[in-house]
Amino acid sequence: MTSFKVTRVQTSPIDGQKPGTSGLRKKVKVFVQPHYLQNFVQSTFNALGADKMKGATLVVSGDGRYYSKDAIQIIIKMAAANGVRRIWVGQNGLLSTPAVSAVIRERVGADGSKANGAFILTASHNPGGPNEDFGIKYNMENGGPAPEGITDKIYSNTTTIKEYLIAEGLPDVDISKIGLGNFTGPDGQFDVDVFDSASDYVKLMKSIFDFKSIMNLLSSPKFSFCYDALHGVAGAYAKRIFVEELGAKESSLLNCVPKEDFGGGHPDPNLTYAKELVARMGLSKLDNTEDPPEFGAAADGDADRNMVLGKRLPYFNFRFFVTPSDSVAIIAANAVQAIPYFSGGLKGVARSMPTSAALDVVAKHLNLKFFEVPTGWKFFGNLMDAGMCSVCGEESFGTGSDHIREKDGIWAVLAWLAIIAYKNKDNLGGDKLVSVEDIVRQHWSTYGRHYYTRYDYENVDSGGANQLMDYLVKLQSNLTEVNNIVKGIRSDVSKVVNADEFEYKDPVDGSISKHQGIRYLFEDGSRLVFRLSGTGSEGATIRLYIEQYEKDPSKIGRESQDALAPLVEVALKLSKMQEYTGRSAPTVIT
Ligand code: G16
Repeated sequence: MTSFKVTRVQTSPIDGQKPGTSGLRKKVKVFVQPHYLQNFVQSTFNALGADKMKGATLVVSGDGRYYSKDAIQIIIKMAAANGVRRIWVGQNGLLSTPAVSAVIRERVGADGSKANGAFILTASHNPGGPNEDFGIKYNMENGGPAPEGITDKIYSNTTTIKEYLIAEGLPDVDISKIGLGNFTGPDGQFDVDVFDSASDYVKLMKSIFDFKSIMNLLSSPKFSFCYDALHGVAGAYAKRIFVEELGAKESSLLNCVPKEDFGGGHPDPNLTYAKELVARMGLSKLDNTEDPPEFGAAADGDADRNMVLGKRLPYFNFRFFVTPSDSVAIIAANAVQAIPYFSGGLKGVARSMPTSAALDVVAKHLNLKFFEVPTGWKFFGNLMDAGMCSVCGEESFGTGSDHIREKDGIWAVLAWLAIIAYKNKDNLGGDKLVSVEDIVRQHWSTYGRHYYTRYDYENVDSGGANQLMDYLVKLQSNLTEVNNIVKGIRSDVSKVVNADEFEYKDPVDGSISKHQGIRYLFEDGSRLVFRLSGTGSEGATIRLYIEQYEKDPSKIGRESQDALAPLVEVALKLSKMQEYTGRSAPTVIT
């Protein structure tokens, strides 16, 4: 057995290692600086406590982006030196973020061991490659992202760090082959277990959904399906689940080979970046792509996000986009009937603050507990651990449930397939299937429609972005002034009745999160929300969320951009967006 010893390496603090909404995300060029990754990893070990690390089992893997393989070897050596007992690595270093959560919660090692936590190596939907982004975050024993108490401690440790520990004499581990490596160090035995990336996750999905009914749907000649992994890690699961387990054609999969640079693309599943899927579903009313699929979906780099599209009728070949806010509401409304895991009922539902209120209406209708949390999946974890929430979602293409403690892109696609299968259970031989669009329109006619859009201004100057936010915070305290400005811009929008900076008190542990976005709430239920993204790696990203509720069935069929045009105009002028950012248009509109 190869043995190693522990070396203490002198280091000093490096600026800017504060974790954002979901871990530390920076350019690869920043991460490869001497001691940069090491400082952050040691700060994490120190935040968790030496006693917790001694003898622990940790998962280390990610979406396979550039620099992951080097980072995995560094973390293995540092874990060994910090007294960790075993490291679990997905083959080739690949594990989707939801699969990591599943592995922490479900996997039992050959010797009966269970994982205590994980380093997830991903910058999510941000591009990858030598000039792009890398990221790292720590997930806890419940399978969810470290809470703010821990991330604050990690950050504080990065500002005072003086040394890190690393195993000397421990060779690089071959992570391309499944198998167990045994080593010895001052604390005794240390193992590295390289395992199949998909099996645990596939097993979990099969225990949640009725695969047989989804198989029947996929084999119907009237149904067709397309899944775009955008060259992210979802590809490692898509073939196993959709093709091998559920019988979809291999040609249904787009970009399902994981690549270090995501094929040069931006692995963000929205209408701007999921170009091939959008083209396959029909680019525009004039596009004459033949026979687009009935159902299309895409994932981000680490496979926790999803986008759902349907074929659109009567316009031929124009895709029907399901907003993520509607998606979670529709899943919640149908979960008990369509998904065996929920057959006993839902414990409650939750959404992030900027997500539309479509879920609120379902919760009210079905008499379910409902929670509104700040942006960041970690806020759902406490509710789920306390048995208060079953289904949750975010406008940022995140949907999930209490089967794990991360959002789950493939789970969301399976949930939609399960709902379509349920709606067509007596109809698979019929003339026309109940489509994605039918399901959404039926939902709107029952619950009303939340017109919704998000404008992103990416990589703007941080100074300007902060000034804009400061201006809006100050302005919201004077509603009379706000209403005077609003009326001066558009007289046809309703009155602003409330405005605030969103603050959240966790109902489980009582912790308080402040400054979570500025809200302007209108008399007719419309909302404008402004916040700064916590996931960018350079400059600032301003997110503007615009929402309008419509209950009148004769008014729910409008094009979203037409319905929202007055509010968009108000939002841009009220915030002086162009003045503060120098931008006349957003980078992305969803
Ligand atoms: C992360 C968080 C999500 C959040 C998203 C966007 O997702 O887990 O809860 O909604 O960032 O956050 P922001 O608006 O601050 O950029 P991911 O997929 O990037 O890990």
